[in-house]
Amino acid sequence: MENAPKPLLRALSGEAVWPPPFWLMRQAGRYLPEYRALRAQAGDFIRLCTNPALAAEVTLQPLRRYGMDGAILFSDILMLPWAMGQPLRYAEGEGPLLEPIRDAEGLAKLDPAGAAARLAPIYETVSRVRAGLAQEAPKAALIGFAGSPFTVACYMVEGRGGGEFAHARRMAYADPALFGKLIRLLVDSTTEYLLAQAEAGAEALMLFDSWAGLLSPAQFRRWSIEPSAAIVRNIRKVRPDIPLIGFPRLAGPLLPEYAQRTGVSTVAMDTAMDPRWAATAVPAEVALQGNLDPQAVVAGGAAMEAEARSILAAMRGRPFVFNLGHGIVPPTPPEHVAALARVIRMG
Ligand code: 1CP
Repeated sequence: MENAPKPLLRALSGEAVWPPPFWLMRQAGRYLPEYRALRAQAGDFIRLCTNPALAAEVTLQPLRRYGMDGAILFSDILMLPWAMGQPLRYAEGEGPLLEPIRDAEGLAKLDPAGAAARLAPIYETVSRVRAGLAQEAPKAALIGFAGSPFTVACYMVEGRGGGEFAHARRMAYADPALFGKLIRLLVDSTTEYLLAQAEAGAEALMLFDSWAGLLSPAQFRRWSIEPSAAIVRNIRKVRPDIPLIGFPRLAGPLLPEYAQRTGVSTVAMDTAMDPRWAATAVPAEVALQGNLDPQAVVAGGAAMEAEARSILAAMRGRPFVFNLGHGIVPPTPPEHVAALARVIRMG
């Protein structure tokens, strides 16, 4: 494959770039005062995600402060069910609330054919961010994303986050035909959604499977690995070289199997993963990304720096992208992120 010049794309494609490129999950969000100001201006969160000028601005905010190697589109994994017509709102302090889908009638109400039109402003945001990066941060790459079918199905069936998604996991056992129908619908719509982001200018794509670790090993293979592998195959037919990042959170010892069977170019490690183990267990041609504890960044200081350095030591010589093990949290002091960036840049 040709040597892509942007450091993040080189690392995601399997090159050991050092010091490693970095970006942070949820880097554009609630810990930044400039985000909170803009969020207040937009009002509702969905309005912010569907306002290309504001969403593009929010996407670029963290890069201006910290010079990350990647920008992640400002949107949410639940914009896809929203675009298929599932009622969604974000309640203050409660997170997302959807009208739960528990039976075939609920599933039949979805309108996947109408999704593309409702997602158009998000594709417009992608194009604007690409143009903004060319102006402001020409070495940074734009990451598009979606939730994995399983994680999105968790919210669609449960109707909310914050728990263990008992209804969704139970449906997967009790009515695998219905759950499988929902998953297949999500494989198709997620493929289209990600390809459209790439078409609009996303240079790498990430699949967030934040709740994969709730599954038994057999269910993990069926509902996390298989649908993710199908999406990777579909995307590769159209975009054979675009870097694909998979994040099967809390996959534990199934991480190498996930990497091999899905065919992603990079696997993201969660906070609990031992990077020294992953460095040898995951084939060397697959890049790794991760995995500093977001709480270490809230704490900052010597404890944060020691953790960051031990991750760097475990990953040296390997294709690697420094990141957190989960999303950055609202109480994070912005100056701790600046200190972390300095540690990473020292390699
Ligand atoms: O009030 C607000 O400002 C809304 C808070 C918020 C934000 C800033 C939500 C609601 N989503 C987002 C943005 C978001 N979500 C991004 C954009 C990039 C960025 O912020 O830099 C991305 C990539 C996501 C992905 C996402 N949303 C995931 C996967 C990653 C992860 O953290 O595990 C998940 C599970 C969601 C669902 C979701 N959306 C919002 C919240 C609070 C949640 C989590 C709910 C729960 O705990 O179950």
